[in-house]
Amino acid sequence: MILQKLLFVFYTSSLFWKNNLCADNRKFPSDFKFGVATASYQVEGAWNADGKGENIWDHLTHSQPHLVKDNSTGDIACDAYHNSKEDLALLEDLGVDFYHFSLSWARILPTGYTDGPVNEAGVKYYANILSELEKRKIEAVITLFHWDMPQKLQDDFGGLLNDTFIDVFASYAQLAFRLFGSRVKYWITFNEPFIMCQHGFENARKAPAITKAPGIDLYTCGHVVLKAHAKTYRIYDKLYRKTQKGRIAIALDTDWFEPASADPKDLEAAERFLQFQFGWFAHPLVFGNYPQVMIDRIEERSKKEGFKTSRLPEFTKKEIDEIKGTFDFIGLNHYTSTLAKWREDIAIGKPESSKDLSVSVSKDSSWEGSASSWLKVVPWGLRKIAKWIKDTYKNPEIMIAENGYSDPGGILNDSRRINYYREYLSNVLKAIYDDGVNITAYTAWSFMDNFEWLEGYTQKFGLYSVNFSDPERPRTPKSSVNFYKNVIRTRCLVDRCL
Ligand code: GBH
Repeated sequence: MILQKLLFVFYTSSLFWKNNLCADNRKFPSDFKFGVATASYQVEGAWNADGKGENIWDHLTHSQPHLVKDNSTGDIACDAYHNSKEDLALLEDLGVDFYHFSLSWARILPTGYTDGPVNEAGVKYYANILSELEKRKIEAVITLFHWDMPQKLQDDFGGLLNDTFIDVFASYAQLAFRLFGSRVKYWITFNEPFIMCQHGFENARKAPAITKAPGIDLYTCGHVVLKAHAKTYRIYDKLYRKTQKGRIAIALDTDWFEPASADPKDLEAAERFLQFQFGWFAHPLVFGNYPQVMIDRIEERSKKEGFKTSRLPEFTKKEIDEIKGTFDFIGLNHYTSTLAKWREDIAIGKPESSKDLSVSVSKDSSWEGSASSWLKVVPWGLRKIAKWIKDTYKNPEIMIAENGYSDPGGILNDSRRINYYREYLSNVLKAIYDDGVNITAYTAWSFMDNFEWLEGYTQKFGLYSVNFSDPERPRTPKSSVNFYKNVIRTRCLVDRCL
């Protein structure tokens, strides 16, 4: 009897060992890359220094301060514009393989147009970062556009809602390739077009916060973004790839959508959400057009609402050929998971994108929370979304371009963040080794605490804490710095890897 019990304990603990610990004993591939990320408006500050032009976030935070939770702005933020020397030293100390940051378009081109003035101070700022990164053997991953549109482009032609944007963006991108491309191996055209379009033009959670035409403008925005992305990719391909030898992609955000039950309808609801969020952009890039479920549902509702054509714009045959295949890898920004439940179609009335989608969402009450209501800790969701992308889009190379955890700040011993990173990274290992997903890089969001959009400074994602009440904006490492440093150095999540 005792022997049996002992054997049983031995057997179950060995299973535990096998299923859990051993998985984490595996080393990340030797060419796997680790980095940290920031975005220009969230960290740079210096909003009107040295000739920088106004952008839509300067405009929004100045003209409608009540929209931001603590009435704050990114005017100074982490003052990264004046602190690059110190920040580069921190990056070197962390030992990252790459630094993922974005260019402030209006800092380089104050009006947004290449036929307007080029702001030499802005160019110098980025050129200096790039050469200093190079000295330290840290690669640069540059996002061309992380939501901070030059205000003049918004005023002149409505920014992302106008096809004029396509050429204007492509010229700006071309200038960036010319100025910086010899030192940049990874380019990302747009950060999270889903959020940019949905929040910018449907629910006013991001600049320009225009909500004149729900159910219409966001799809126009997505259409313009896809064409601008494709044009930029083609230019890089034709004129710069051979000499600069870089690679170019877009960064798409999505939760993992877990069916709320085993009911096939909930499975369909989860899949539909993935198609409406990730597929909206990934499907055109891989297959040339929007997901069929988006085309069908939006067209059907549009017709019933009395529109002559679908609110989802159509690509011409030429555009499809131009867009298809315009990615060298896929940038995945992933933070959390959501439960998806079937919802009966809502009666026809005013157009709204959530009615096109028609899925009920919730969070499982057992999931650990964070300082952000939307961000629950669901590490296995990363493995599932990675596998879904592999299976749905012909096994593309994936760079995890953002992943991270928020707390209210002031916590230097950030054990919950360490837990988050450890568990999510453990699922990256499982995705790579057990599911054969081609994930080649991982980016922690964020390098340092920063301006969290409409949440202001109330939610902190940084590995380094920033003292926002000190004019010097000193940075202090949290415990997660040590954790991440070790992961990068050892390529391993536990004390010793196999
Ligand atoms: C990233 O997006 C952004 O790229 C980055 O700039 C940002 O700092 C980071 O998230 C942390 O938030 O409560 O309705 O406003 C990640 C995807 C999608 C997460 C929108 C936050 C807000 C939901 N984001 N979501 S809402």
